[in-house]
Amino acid sequence: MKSLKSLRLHISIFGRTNVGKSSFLNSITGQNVSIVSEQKGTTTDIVEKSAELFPIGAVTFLDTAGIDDNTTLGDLRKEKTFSVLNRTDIGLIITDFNGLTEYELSLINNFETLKIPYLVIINKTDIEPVSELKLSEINNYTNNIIQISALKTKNLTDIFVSALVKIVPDDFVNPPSILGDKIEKKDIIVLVTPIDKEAPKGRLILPQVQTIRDILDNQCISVVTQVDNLKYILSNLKTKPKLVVTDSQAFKEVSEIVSDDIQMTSFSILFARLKGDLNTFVKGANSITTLKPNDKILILESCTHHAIDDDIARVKIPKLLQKRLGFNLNFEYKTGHDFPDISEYKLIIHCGACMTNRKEVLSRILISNRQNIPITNYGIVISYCLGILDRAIKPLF
Ligand SMILES: Nc1nc2c(ncn2[C@@H]2O[C@H](COP(=O)(O)OP(=O)(O)OP(=O)(O)O)[C@@H](O)[C@H]2O)c(=O)[nH]1
Ligand code: SF4
Ligand SMILES: [Mg+2]
Repeated sequence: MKSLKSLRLHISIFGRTNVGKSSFLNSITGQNVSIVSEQKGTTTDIVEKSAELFPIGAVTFLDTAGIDDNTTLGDLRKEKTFSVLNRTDIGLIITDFNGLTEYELSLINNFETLKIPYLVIINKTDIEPVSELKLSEINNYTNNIIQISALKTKNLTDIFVSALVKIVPDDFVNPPSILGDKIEKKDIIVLVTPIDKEAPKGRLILPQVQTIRDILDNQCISVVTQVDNLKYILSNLKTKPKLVVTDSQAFKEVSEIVSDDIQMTSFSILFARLKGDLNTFVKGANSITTLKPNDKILILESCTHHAIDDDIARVKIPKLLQKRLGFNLNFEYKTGHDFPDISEYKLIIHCGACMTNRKEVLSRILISNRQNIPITNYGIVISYCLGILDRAIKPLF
């Protein structure tokens, strides 16, 4: 079991003396938290620094005292550095062109025993790059390697976070709840689930079921209805509902029934937040106004989907977007977990990611951000085209 303290991702920085641990931390946090000097053994105690790393969230860095392989180590100092392992969620091994010495190998050994994911950061590449031989030695242990200069690499945080997202344990990337941070005990949430011909026979779809479960887990009350009975329910509830969540299809109709003083959103917006980064997706959707005729749009599907999705990606979204813009666009499709070359696209539209994890979507968001290509998802694009995006995102900000 993880202690409450460790709900914040703890990233520990290890490495030989003078390899640039403190310089790395200072560059990432943009502050001089740790003293840097040419003197070996500058950091003697563990330095803690909290930071906000988009899109992972709150993290705490632990800068450790460097261990030198050819001086006699103060046992206490060594003990202190290794004791940090107990509260480490991710380990960073900073090294340089020397690659892995005995110290790094003993760290790797510890990480593997304790099942701590780790990243090898080869620093000071501005002075001397690492040789192919040393690199392949590191590759024997891990492929999670980045090569940087803590002092000179311009997009250091981007490079670091992209590598980090790949190894962060799911618990830290998956938000704990669909609505948990927005509702309180005994709140009433009205869910509008149209039972039309698109609805599966005899059951509700997964996002609806998950939302009901989430509401119950948070000791709140869900009232589930079709559109027809919504007016009746709203006028008979003694307490104003905290929120109305509707299927996007019915949003227009529902928004005319639900008065402005009641917040409303859609299932697809809730899931865009759960499976990605709402801010980035909204920004992506708002870039739609800059598209030009025949621009290339990439639709990314995480799996070989079923029929209904096919309809959304290949028929519904192209139709809605082209209608909204008044001209044609070029839609291309990529399916699977690999991230293709995206340089020629003006917009990326990611699927709802129901069969994949948030981590994969977040790492795709990072790649797109780095290349300045807007990215959004199915639910957000549909809401945008239907003109409901602004009202639907309000309850979540
Ligand atoms: N050229 C170059 N110098 C670097 C780089 N990173 C760190 N340095 C320099 O290396 C020296 C040591 O850096 P620190 O960040 O203090 O190293 P440290 O690993 O924290 O050292 P200890 O706390 O003593 O274990 C300083 O003079 C830094 O300016 C780099 O990427 N390139
Ligand atoms: S992950 Fe879900 S939304 Fe994405 S393509 Fe597969 S079925 Fe469709
Ligand atoms: Mg230091």
